[in-house]
Amino acid sequence: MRSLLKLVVVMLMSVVFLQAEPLLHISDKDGFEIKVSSLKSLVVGSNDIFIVLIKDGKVKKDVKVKIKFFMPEMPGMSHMEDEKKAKFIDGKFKVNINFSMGGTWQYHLKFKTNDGKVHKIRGSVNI
Ligand SMILES: [Cu+2]
Repeated sequence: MRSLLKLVVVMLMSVVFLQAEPLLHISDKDGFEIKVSSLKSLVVGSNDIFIVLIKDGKVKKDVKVKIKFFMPEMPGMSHMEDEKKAKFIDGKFKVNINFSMGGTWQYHLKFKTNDGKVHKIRGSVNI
């Protein structure tokens, strides 16, 4: 009985840990290392998302960063999106994104460098 209880507790905890995984996407584009992350797991509602851009080993600050999360139109549900400009705070770009429902959300991250070039990456998250 006791070992069964232990097993149940371990299983429940592993489910909690799986769901509690914060966001961490690392990619490369045009010589930039791009990190999109969150401190907490993403939830329906308000989420702080952080973006770090690294070029030649240095964190870039003089960049305009914008991110759009969207869910395409589905039966009985219109297209949903939240697009924000990021603010540079304490070494990271930060945005607050509102997810209006659970499911898969696509994102487009755009950043514009001093030379006027716009760089873009895509990804998706599951809520
Ligand atoms: Cu939907």
